[in-house]
Amino acid sequence: KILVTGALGQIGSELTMELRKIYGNDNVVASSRRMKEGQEKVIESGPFEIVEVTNAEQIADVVKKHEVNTIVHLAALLSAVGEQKPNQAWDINMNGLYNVLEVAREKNCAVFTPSSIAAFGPSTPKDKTPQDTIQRPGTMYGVTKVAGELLCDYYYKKFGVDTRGVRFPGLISYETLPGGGTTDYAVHIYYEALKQKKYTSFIQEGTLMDMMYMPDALNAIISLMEANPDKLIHRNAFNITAMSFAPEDIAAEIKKHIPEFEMDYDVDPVRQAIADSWPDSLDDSAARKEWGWDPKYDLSSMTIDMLEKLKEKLNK
Ligand code: VAH
Repeated sequence: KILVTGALGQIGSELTMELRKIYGNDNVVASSRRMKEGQEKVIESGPFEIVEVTNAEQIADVVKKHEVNTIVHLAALLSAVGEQKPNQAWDINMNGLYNVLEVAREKNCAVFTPSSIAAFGPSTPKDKTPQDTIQRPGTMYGVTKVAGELLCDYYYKKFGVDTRGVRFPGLISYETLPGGGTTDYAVHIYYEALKQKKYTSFIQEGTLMDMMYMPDALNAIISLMEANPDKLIHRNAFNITAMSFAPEDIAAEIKKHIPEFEMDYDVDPVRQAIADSWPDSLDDSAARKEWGWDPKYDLSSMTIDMLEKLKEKLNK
């Protein structure tokens, strides 16, 4: 059985439903540190547990109760909120991961946990960032992502825990809003375009960041979890990307569908500094070679789908 932590978050809420579709509702246990409005679908479509990942016993109890053999660990604080609450970010992101890995070691579970482009910093090569390169991030979130990658590789090498992960770029989706990220502008812009026909970007013109549509992100997680371990040279964590764009690019794409859409800028220095420290584009050839990574959505097809699905959701 699979346990998903952070199951009510931007990735977790969709991944839980996708995993239940594939493996059966009762075989996927959703967990979150608290209940959340609007997540009835996840909470009611299969087993749901309240788990605070900083409490190892709670994780162990749920793993035992449901005979879990795979943990998808998504519970974390993201980059921008992590700069507001660095201590909490360390506690949740690092002690949470440590507890998951310790339970996995004791109960013989496999572990999937994502890293991020945030695991790179200002001294990392920005164009076609290599799979193996300098990783000196300047955010607490980035520190926890690099430390997390190293800890997961350690648990694989030292204890044989089957750990795997991907470095996610910004993720764009219409089901659940992201919580406190730097790439969130690329989600909010679609909502605002439909509601106000205008958006004020907190990231400045010309700021390139890797991005991906949620369906491709879910496929990446499932493909890597199911990949033949003999083919894996890397484990924590694979560069993956689907597109790289700046605010003016996504605004222009939206304008093709909503001609009167206008965007202006009110740059947030904190999130701009974070975005400036990240790569402009990733080299994801290792993921393509080792487990067949192959995204389906680009900016144009994502925009068509996002606007269509959000119109239904906002009943526009
Ligand atoms: C964030 N969406 O902005 C997350 C992610 C690469 C970005 O880590 O913090």
